[in-house]
Amino acid sequence: MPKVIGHVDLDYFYAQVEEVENPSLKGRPVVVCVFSGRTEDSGVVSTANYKARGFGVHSGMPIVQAKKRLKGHDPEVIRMDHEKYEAISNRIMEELGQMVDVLEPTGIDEAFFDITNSTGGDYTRARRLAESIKAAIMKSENLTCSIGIGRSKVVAKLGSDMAKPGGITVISPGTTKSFLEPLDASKLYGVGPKTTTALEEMGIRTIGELAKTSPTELERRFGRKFGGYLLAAATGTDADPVVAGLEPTQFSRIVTLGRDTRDPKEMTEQLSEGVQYIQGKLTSSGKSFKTVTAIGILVDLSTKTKSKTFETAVSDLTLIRETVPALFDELSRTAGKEFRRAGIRVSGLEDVENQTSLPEFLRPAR
Ligand code: DCP
Ligand code: CA
Ligand code: CA
Repeated sequence: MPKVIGHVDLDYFYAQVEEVENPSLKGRPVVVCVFSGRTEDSGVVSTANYKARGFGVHSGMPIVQAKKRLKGHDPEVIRMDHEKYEAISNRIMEELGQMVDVLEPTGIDEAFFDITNSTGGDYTRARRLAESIKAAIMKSENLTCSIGIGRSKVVAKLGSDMAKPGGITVISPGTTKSFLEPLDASKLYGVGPKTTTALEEMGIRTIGELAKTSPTELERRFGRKFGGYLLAAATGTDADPVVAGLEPTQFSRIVTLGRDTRDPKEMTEQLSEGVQYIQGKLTSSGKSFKTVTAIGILVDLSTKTKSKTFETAVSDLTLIRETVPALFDELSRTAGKEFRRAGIRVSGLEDVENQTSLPEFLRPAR
């Protein structure tokens, strides 16, 4: 039975969430930003809707530059709210997990899935299942996504990229070769700018050209593992399985304080071990974080939080230690009551080495 693997990726995720929440934004350029706080407009674009992308705005661009490009086009510039997007992501992953045989989330807005068993290897049934997945996400969260279906992860991912925005691409085993051949090799999962340049130096531009290259030549240039992967990817024969398991989206630690207090210093001190616990979790999972949150549970048992989001993901213990006291300081000033428990959470987790988690064998051999 041929394998049936899918990749689902939400369209312009953060910006689309904002549009759903505020329908009057539809049709206007929407930019979701991380403000660093140094000056009013310092920071970068987290993502933009397709209208804004039409003016050349994209993820990672300085806010100042994005505003320039959108001047006179009635743009909406929104502060990113990571916790909101994460909660929606968690609900969607939960729902998807019930519709497929195996679900492997690989980021806040994307996942691989295996539907070989439930479709019996039938690609017509696979398309229908992809359509019901799209419909389910639309029904529950009002969000559009793109889906690719193919015989391997690499093919499925290419399919979802190509389907963007809002489409489904089904690449049956019989059409895989003709689908892959004309595409640029740079489109392959795991092939970044460095690999692209190296391939160009070898005279390889398309996936078809890559597929015809001798294994020894590729291994000599890229090592046995990555060279082997490139060839498998180019022929749609990469065999990495879809592995179940929810990626952790946050790590947190909450402690009951020695006594009820409003003193930020006392709270920070008693969370010292908590910080170490979180650091251990980050190290063992190979994750960095974008947001750190101070949590206070007051004597009336209400919960108050204060967060700071960094422009780029960090994994540094000293950064947590530096940020947390200020957050508790602010919390205690605004809470108006004493604290019974205090906690820290890091969220917006990303792989330290790559933005999306690549299979182990993709990483260069050491
Ligand atoms: N993101 C970010 N910083 C980046 C890239 C992405 O904060 N440099 C965030 C915002 C995105 C989300 O991650 O909404 C998902 O990233 P994608 O790369 O999937 O991009 P989008 O979903 O925004 O757009 P697309 O429709 O191209 O998938
Ligand atoms: Ca996306
Ligand atoms: Ca994505």
